[in-house]
Amino acid sequence: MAKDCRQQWWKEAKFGMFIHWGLYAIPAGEYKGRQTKSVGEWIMKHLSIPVEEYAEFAKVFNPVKFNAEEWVRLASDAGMKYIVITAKHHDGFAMFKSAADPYNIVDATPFGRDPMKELAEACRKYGLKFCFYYSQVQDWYDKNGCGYGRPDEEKDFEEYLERKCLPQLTELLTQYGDIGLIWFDTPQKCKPEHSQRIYDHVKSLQPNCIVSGRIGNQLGDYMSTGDNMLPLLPYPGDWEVPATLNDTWGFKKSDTNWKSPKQLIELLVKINSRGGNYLLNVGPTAEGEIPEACADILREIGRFMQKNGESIYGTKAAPAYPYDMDWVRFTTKPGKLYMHLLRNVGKLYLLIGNTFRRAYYLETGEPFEYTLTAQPASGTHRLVAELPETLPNELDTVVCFEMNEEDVRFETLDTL
Ligand code: H79
Repeated sequence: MAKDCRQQWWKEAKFGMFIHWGLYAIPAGEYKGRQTKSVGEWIMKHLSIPVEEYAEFAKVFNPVKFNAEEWVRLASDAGMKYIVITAKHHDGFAMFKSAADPYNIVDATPFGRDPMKELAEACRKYGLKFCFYYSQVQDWYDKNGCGYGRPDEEKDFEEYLERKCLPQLTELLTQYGDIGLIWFDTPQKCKPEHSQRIYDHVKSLQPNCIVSGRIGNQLGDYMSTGDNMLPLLPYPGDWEVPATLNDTWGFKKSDTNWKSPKQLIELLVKINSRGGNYLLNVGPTAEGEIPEACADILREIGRFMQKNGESIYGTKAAPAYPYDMDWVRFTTKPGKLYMHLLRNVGKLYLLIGNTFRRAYYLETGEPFEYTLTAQPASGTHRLVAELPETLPNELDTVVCFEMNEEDVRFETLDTL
């Protein structure tokens, strides 16, 4: 069933920053000489670190280089419109001040500050929506949490819900002003009545707060694809792809396998052209910094967004066309068709159902050269274009067509 999150800001945003930050940034993929082959935030499980040992990280967690404004400015410079940060991941450690559970950044670390307060303020200042990730079922620290080391049959999830999960959600939804959305995760063991209670709880505190697809049991306000999964077909309704910039969510010092700005822009455009939002992750260090290499990549994306944002924000999926043509994608707005040229194929044609007033390179305003021939049999027009040898932007050259009708119709295209 098509989901409708009912929040215009989210439908228009198209691009957000995911932040995975927690105690796992301290071992950063390595513990007692052993490397985890898996993602950084799973180190406790994958290297079987006992709970008491893992909790020792809290005593030395002191991210003195943390600067909320710098993070938010980076997201804003990259053209991201919302930030989703791990308030509590599966390790059970709360990255915010929590009266419900002392295992939190203010009460259990030498840092003693609440980074969420500072981030909430910075987001308000820069006009980004502030959102939380919250692991509602898995909690490896809590005796009644999923994944804690004892048989699930002995656990009382109701008790966990009442004592930790719901009270912490109350804190998140009352201590930091308006929250854009709560990003739940891994609902596999969440019974329908539990998903429903959590959902109702969020809405009772902030009716406009969106609940992500991973609340489970089909209750979310929008659909979340699998981690790093790009769907091949446009889904109806609202949906989002959560994805990594390298191969981990939580910081891992060995992982410098960053995707290039070009790859990331292509992913953004591919997701947007099928109607989705792209939630791109960064994993800050235990000192509180977003790795510089990663920040540089985001700033380069930002330079593209500055000039071409019109073809991203507020756009909708284009009519279906052959997706195996990797060199082109389309986004639309009423009366506008944006053609994203990801590679220079030399010559292209497009069968287009509407007529248009004007076609130009979005970045430079220069006219886009083409010839148009009416195809009376099909009622379409055949557009043929010889592309110049150098396109204005090798990351993605956007051509804007100003259509004579609101609805954009085109049928097929190919290189000649
Ligand atoms: O927060 C990030 C992941 O930690 C979380 N979702 C994203 C956004 C996530 N938790 N569980 N899963 C995703 C699915 C579990 C996959 C597993 Fe594994 C396969 C668990 C163990 C093997 C993923 C891959 C985690 C470790 C290796």
